Amino acid sequence: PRARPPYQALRDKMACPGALAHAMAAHNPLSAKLAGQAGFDAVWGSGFELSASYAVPDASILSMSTHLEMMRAIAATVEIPVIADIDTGFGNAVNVAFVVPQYEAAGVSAIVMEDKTFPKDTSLRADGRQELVRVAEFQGKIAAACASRRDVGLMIIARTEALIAGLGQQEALMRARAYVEAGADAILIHSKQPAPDEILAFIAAWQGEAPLVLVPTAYPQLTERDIRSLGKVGLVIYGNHAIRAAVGAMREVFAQIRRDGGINQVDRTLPTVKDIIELQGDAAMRVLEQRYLR
Ligand code: SPV
Ligand code: MG
Repeated sequence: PRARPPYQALRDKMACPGALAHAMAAHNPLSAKLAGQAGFDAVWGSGFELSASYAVPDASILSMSTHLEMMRAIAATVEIPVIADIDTGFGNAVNVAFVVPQYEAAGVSAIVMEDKTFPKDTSLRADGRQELVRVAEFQGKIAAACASRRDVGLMIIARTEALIAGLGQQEALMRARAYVEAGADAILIHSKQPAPDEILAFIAAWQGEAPLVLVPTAYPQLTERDIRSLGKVGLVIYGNHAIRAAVGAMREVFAQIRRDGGINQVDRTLPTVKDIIELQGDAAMRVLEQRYLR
C-alpha cells in the first residue's frame, strides 16, 4: 500500500515556488514505465498519443472506455502520478459528473478537461475546427468535476483553447479566471504559435490565481529553465514525444530490415530481448514463482 496518494507529490511540486513539475506523454503502460525510469514527475495520458496509437484522428473518435482502460492500465504500472487528458469530458456537465469518479477509481491523480465543443478537433493541426463552449457552460463542467471527485486531492485542471481558437489574450484570461472561480486547481493554457510570444504575454498578465500548465510542443525553444524563471507555471507537459519517438524508431528499423533483407544489421542496434523481458516485470514474477509455486 502507498503511504501517500500519488497526487500529493504532483500537488506539492506544482505549489512550490521556483519548482516545475514535468510530465511525459504515454500511450500505453510500457511508454509510461519508460517515462518513469527517465525521471519524469508524471505521465500525461495523452488523447493525441492514444489516438495515434490506434491510427485514428485525435477528434473524439476513440470512446471514453478505451481511454479510461488505458489510464487504468498505466496507473497500475507506474508509481508516478497519471494526468488524464479527458478532452471535453465526453459530453456536458452531467456526463462529466459520471466520468470523473471513473477516472478517479482508475487511479489517476489529475484530469485535464478542455473548453471545446464535443466532438473536438485536435489542437495543433493547422485549420482545425476549434469551437469553444460558453464560459458559463464550462464553469458548470468544472464545478461538476470538482463536486463529483471522491477525494478533493484529485486535481481538476481546466484547459482553455481560446488562443488555439484565435480568440486572443483577453478572452483567454477571462476564461482562465472564470475557470479558477468555478474551482479549477490549475489552468492549462495552450498555444500553437511557433514562437512563445502569446504564451509569455499570457503568463505576464496572469496574476497567479492558480498555477499554470504549458504544453510547449509548438514552441520547443522555451526550456524548463526559461519556464521556471517566469514563476507562475507549475507543470510542463511534453504532449506527443513518446509516440513521435516510437514512430521514428520503428520507421528506421523497419526500413533497414527491408534494405538489408534480414535482421543481421539492426539486431545489435536494438534494445535486447533481455531488456524487454525486464521491462515486462520478469523479476517480480520470479519472486512469485519462488514464493508460491509448489
Ligand atoms: C494531447 O497530448 O492529447 C494534448 C496536447 O491534448 S495537444 O495534442 O497539443 O492538444
Ligand atoms: Mg489531448
